[in-house]
Amino acid sequence: MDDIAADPSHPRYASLLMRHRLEVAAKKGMLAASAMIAHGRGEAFDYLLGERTTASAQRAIRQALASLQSAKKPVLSINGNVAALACDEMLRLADALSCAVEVNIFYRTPERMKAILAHMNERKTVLGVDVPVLGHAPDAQIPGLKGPRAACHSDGILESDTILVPLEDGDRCQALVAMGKEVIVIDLNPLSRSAQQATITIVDELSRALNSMLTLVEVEGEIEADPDYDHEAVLGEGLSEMLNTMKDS
Ligand code: PTJ
Repeated sequence: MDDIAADPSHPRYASLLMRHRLEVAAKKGMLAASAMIAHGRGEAFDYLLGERTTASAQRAIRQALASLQSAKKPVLSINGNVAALACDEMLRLADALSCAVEVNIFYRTPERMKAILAHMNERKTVLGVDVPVLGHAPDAQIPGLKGPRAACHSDGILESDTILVPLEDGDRCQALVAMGKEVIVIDLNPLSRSAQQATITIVDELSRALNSMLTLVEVEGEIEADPDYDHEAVLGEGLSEMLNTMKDS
């Protein structure tokens, strides 16, 4: 899958790999027209962050994992960029949490849904994980959202109590929070509406954050939630870490 020309020793290997994954996904028809713009914005923020998982991001990762592990019905939401960049990591995390993933895209077309679902199911077979992949037969709507982007599964996103929505649009994040869900966002931009509105925000690059979660599960198993966790304070720390990295460079 990751058949790229650059050597892993290349200083920009991780970034080149993510770009390659997006190119492959674009060819498969999985991406929204604005997917590259969203990715470019993420790359710029990651550059300012020093392309590393900061201490505050690590705290958010622990809290997010604790929240997903203690949820009655967690669900992992997949959009076009997420399927392109971290399909395997999302499937492996869902497997570890014994929960479903649901393909739920903002710029919804039948063609894109079909392409993303096919990719997810193909990778599920390759990985040999028994994870329900939802999105193929939506029978419910996310209240407060208009149009096809609101379509979801009643036994997936609608009934979930905790939902991981990486790279989410602000309107949908707000609608999910309004439904009373614990909403966990992964977003490199600490100033985005999604980052601000979520219950827990991980300011980190998607694949790094997911791999950290998978390592935590492997090494520590069940994670205990921090009762004093303060979403706004952690977000503020993320922004300060970014500004300090810029000052130091
Ligand atoms: O597939 P669809 O139709 O659901 O559309 C997906 C995109 C991502 C195009 C759509 O949700 C969108 O337009 O998103 P936004 O509003 O541009 O927000 C994406 C956010 O994710 C931005 O704040 C970026 O900084 C951030 N971001 C981009 N790439 C990454 C990222 N955060 C973490 N890791 C990344 N790799």
